[in-house]
Amino acid sequence: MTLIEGHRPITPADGIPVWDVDPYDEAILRDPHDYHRELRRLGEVVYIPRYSVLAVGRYEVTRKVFSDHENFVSSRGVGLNDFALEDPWRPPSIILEADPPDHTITRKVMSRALSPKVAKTFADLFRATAETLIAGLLEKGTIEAVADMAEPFPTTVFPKAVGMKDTNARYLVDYGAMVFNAVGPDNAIRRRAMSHAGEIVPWITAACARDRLSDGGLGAMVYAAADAGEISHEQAGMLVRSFLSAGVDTTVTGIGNALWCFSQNPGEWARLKADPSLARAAFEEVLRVTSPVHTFGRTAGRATRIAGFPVEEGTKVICVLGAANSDPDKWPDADTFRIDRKPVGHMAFGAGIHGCVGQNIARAELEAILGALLDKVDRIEPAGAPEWRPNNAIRALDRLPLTLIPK
Ligand code: OVM
Repeated sequence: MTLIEGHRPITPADGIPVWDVDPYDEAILRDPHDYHRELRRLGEVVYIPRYSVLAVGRYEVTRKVFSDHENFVSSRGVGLNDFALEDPWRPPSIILEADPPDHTITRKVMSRALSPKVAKTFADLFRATAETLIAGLLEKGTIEAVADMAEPFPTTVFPKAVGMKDTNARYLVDYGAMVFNAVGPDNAIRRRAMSHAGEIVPWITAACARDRLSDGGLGAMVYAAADAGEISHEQAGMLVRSFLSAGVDTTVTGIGNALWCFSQNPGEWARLKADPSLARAAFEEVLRVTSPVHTFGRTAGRATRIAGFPVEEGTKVICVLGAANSDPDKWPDADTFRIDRKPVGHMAFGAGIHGCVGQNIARAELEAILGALLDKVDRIEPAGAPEWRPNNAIRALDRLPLTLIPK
């Protein structure tokens, strides 16, 4: 049997709309709005023959599929490749690409390491780093915010939080690009990201070893769980790899997208300056409007249903989080960035047992950046056209020229 993008082709149930689209086309990845609208318009669930997958993008059904870990498993991969049929590009993540009961154990260890209490201990480091970075950028005036702020900040603070002894900002960003592009098809974007694998994967693996992690960091906490017998030492190394996989590209994207939102919506920046206590809510709205992780998938682990339609075992379902986060049936005036919206229930961190375990750290990083900007920056103005960087799972900027006008 021929596989399509590493999974078995399906025969969709009668009545499911068929849409001849490539969701991973570079033009769609750069500007997904029309694709999101059409996906929602077509129905609760849509069949995409190009990859022989189902897709969901309306808010309620996307939330339902994404959090239904009993019917829609993660252990067969959260991208197009079915790990039950084809070996993945790297040993599967023991948290992202795992189901209960295995997932329950690793999730507990990671939740403890990434708890709100632990995130708080990094607040001063994050804030001091943000202040230094932003003071330097104010000297420059006009910046390229991806290279000058969005990438340097997480690649500086996150290795410190993890306790990495060796660090390489380029490798961390490029590894993130591999991990997230890997969930898409074998297209040019994925192949380009993967072309760095030979150099980067061994470096990442080495960086996860216990002797490369200092005491007092997140990495050491995970190894302490191995000492306590909760997980094996090999699993501890794999969980450190999860920090490095999920913790860099996502927060780089969150910062870039936040700057984009404010530079495009100066009135919202003015409102935030007037009431800095809205910073957390503002970041949630950045997440809703830009959905840094735009698409992740699941696999039907058994015959089941979506919106009443039968779904065969082995069916890959792409969950278009960006479409759910801009569904006007859920979010009035969905395309408007409004910092006081308080978008409870947005899907940018996922939902259910796999919901982002690092979200407290992500919020702490953004709070530090926004807080330092609010202190020092009067206006954030576009200094050229923003350019998006197509990625099979991430909606991130490639270039964001800005002028920062000091207070
Ligand atoms: C991981 C991981 C976790 C979350 C996201 C992610 C695809 C990877 O455990 O490696 O990116």
